[in-house]
Amino acid sequence: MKKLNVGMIGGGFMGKAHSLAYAGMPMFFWPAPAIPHRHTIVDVTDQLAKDAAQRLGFEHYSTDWKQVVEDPNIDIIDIVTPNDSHADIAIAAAKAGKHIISEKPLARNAEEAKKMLDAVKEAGVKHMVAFNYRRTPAVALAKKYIEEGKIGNILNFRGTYLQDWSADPNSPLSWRFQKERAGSGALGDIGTHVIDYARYLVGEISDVMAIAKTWIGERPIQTSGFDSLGNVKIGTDAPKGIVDVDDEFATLIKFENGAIGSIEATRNAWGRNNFLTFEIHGDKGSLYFNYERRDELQVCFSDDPSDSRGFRTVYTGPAHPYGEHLWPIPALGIGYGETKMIEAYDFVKSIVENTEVSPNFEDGYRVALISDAILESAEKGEWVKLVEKEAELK
Ligand code: NAI
Ligand code: SOE
Repeated sequence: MKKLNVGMIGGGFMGKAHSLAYAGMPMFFWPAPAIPHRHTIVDVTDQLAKDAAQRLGFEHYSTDWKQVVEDPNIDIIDIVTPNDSHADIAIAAAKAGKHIISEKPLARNAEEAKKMLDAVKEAGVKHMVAFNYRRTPAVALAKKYIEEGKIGNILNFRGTYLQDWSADPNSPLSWRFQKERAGSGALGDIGTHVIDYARYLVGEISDVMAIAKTWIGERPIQTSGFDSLGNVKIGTDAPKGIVDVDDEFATLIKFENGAIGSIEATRNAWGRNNFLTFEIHGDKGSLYFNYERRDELQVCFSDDPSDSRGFRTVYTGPAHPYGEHLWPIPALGIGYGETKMIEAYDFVKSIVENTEVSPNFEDGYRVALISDAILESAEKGEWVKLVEKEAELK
């Protein structure tokens, strides 16, 4: 069976998720299009890289991503570093002819994302951006229902992403709170997943009108490399640094197809953990999804009998998208890991079969344009048109 060697850059949270996906993918998707082999992992120190290789099952380790990108043995570069290094790594990898999967947000802003898109197009390599939440079977089922016309023409999309891991002012100032490293705050970190849902399920966004807030202006500085996501509390006497990104944003949106809606995201909503939701109203029905109950899609169709009309729950299983490869009974439980395995499968398949995969860098770039427009709108207090943002980069 064909083998594809993976060079992974970064051994933190996503390094773990992607490694698990490469190991598990062939067990679910058999025969696999190719076996992704965990060849080399890179982190910033020898100790971190060595530890990551042992933990995550890589044959080799390195502290020099440039060397790994140039290594003729490597087929795939997997970028799981903080957002500030995605562009440099992806552009170098494209020049070296490697297929690339990059974590989201694709880059810190649309200008960087555009350079990445241009580089992969010029090199003719396969590229994917890791908006894995759209590979939750219930979300793919919502897409299927929409394409089949089950809810008719879409009128409204309401999306949220609410978390609380940074609501405590003593949760540390990691890279996620620094504009230079992250690009933006809740917007790039979690809002982009909802923007991806909106584009995937409804269509292209044309206009935004946003507000954004930073609730906690400074936080104790975190010194270690990877983000502890609020799980490590630093003493109140620790030196503090400035937070220069949004903690929360909300935006009204207009779609090119005439639908309207809203998107909001915050990491300061006590009691909410991974409250990634959408409710979509069409002229023939409605759909509701909440990632905290990710085996379930709530549906209501206008032609349901009037005495039993209302939302009902469809539990995803073998009859639904990707279901034949997953567990044999509905509602056994789809987890974060499964979404990453499906993502790995679709990416490896696109390489072997030489087909397009989505979401790709084009999608990552479009999401970055929308994110830039949201920040501009929040600053100016005005509607911002996406065609104008795009024209600025031509
Ligand atoms: P993390 O902070 O847990 O890990 C980042 C790792 O990269 C650390 O081990 C760090 O030492 C290493 N690193 C930093 N700069 C490096 C460099 N130049 N060369 C090699 N290694 C380097 O971060 P996490 O949570 O894994 O996030 C990584 C990326 O994944 C981010 O872009 C983030 O937005 C995205 N992400 C996506 C998720 C999703 O659901 N799709 C979930 C969590 C993160
Ligand atoms: C932290 O907010 C985080 O890990 C994000 O970076 C991910 O993209 C999200 O899926 C889970 O939460």
